Order: sequence, then C-alpha cells, then structure tokens
Amino acid sequence: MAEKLDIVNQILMGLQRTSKEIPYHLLYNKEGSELYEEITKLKCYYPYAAEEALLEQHAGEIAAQIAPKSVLVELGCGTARKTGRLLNAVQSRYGSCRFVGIDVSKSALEKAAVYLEKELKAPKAHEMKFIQAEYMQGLKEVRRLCPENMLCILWLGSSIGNLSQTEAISFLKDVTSAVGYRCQLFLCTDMWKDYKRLFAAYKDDNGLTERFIKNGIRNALNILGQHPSLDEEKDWIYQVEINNYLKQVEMYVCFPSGLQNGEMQVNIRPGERVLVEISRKFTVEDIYHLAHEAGFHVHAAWRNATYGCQMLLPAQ
Ligand code: AVI
Repeated sequence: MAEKLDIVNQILMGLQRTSKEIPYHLLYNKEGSELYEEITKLKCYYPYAAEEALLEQHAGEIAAQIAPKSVLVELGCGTARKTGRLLNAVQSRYGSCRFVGIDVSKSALEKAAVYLEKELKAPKAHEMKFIQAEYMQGLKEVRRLCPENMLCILWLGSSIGNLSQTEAISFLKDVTSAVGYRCQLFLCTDMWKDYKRLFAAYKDDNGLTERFIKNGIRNALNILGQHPSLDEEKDWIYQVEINNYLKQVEMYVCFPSGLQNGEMQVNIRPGERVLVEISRKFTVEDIYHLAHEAGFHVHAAWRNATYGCQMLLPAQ
C-alpha cells in the first residue's frame, strides 16, 4: 500500500511540474517489457546488436579482468539473453562460475533460468541464483549471502543512459554503499553518435517505440485511476528529440487536446507534452567523468565508435 502511494506521489510530482515528466520505470509493466524485448530485435535499434557483438568478440578478455572466485551479479538481468556468453567465458577461465540475476520481474527471471540452462556449455560448473527485487535491495541481499566475496556487478544494455547525470552518480554511489568496496562494475554504455542513426533507432518505422512510450503514459494514468479510451489515445503524438547539449535522446508524448484529472490535480494543457524517457549517449570523456564523480576509476574498456563496455573499480 505504501509502495502504491509512493508511485502515485512520484507520478503526480512529475505531472504537476512546468516541464512535465513521468518516472521512466513505468515503461516496464508487462506490456512494456514485451515491447522492449521486440524493440531489441529491430535492425534500426543498433545498441542491442552492438553490445552483443562486443561481448562476443571480447568475452575472454573481459573474463580475464574479473577477479578469480568473484560472484557475478547482473542488475536487471531480464531474460539474460546476453549473459550466457560471459558466464561461459568465466567458467572456461576459472573452472567454475557463480551468478546471481536480480530483476523485479518474476517471469523474466524464470525465462532467464531456462535460457541460461540451455546456453551454458558446462551447466554443472555453474551455480546460479535469482533474486526478485529492486536493484539495491537485491545487491544488499547478495552481500548478505556472500559477505566475503568479490562481486562483479554487470550492468548491461546501456540502462545507465536512462538516468540523468545526477541520478547516475547517485546510483553508482548507492552500489558501493550496498555492497562495499569489494566489487567491480562492468558497465555498458551507448556512445554519442550522429543524429540520423539515433533518430532512426528511437523512431522506428514499425511504431514499436511509439507504442512502448505511449504505454508508459497509459500505465501512469491507470495508476492514477484514469483509463483513457483508444480514441483518446489516437490523439496523442509521439515525439523524439535529440538534445545535442545534454547528448541524449528525449522521448515525449504530446497531448493536442490536453488531459485533466481533476481529482488528482493534474492539468496537461492542450499542446503540452510529457517527457517519458531520456536515453543518454556517452563520449569516452563522459564515461571517465561519470566514473570519477561516482568514486570509481576505469580499469579496462572494450569500445568501438558505436558502443562501449568498461570495467570500473572503486577508486579508494
Ligand atoms: C533500456 N534502455 C537502455 C533503452 C534505451 O535505448 O534507452 C530503452 C528504450 N527506449 C526506447 N527504445 C529503447
């Protein structure tokens, strides 16, 4: 109940601002998670394939940078479609591998378990555990279960790009608060690139990203007790902007006829828009800066012009 009130308050705070926004995590209800899974299969959505190719190419080198006897912990492992490769590389280097997947979605964790079982070359040499929890709660639980172990925390998918710089810094600081300094962070980031490629990735011709973003708004309104009709939704316009100054893709829904929820004191004026998600893109300098500000340093990196994976270590 307290959690539900928390979400309602977060949504209301965002919708009562001058520049309106909703929390991006509302994108990942059941429908949104399925749509995101579909988006990752689109050719124009390059980050998925770019990350997969980097992991494929460098899995052995990445495994060599992971401290022996580490427990690998994946944040938001989802269905773990890319993780098997890394786990196999760690197992083949050290003989065995311990893995914990953390996700809020029970069904994603169930799929991950089935998928990894098939992907692993020597399943008996792997110890796997799945925790259904928010990230920080999950990390604290892992630290409780493995008080002495080095943890290698995997954060794939450039999910850090969905946080502002301030949020990203505080998130990374929270990681060390949750698990202490005996950790490594394997962080994947999309790189800043040309407008055309970015725009095409977030405004796909199939309209999947549009549905994904509008679903976030629908979810927010449903939580506020409002259920817009399909006709009303047809009126909403999906807008993508590339913000060169902040180096981010911004995804909005514009309401030509406005939208009111008198009970909740929400008043979106005709023509006003709501920011649903940002997707930040990084230069190498940005990554160094972010790591530094969050109390980490970049220990190793595997990058090309499109995408980057880096191993960060606590700076202390
Ligand atoms: C999950 N996250 C990294 C995706 C991204 O690219 O920012 C979410 C997404 N939004 C629209 N398409 C994909």
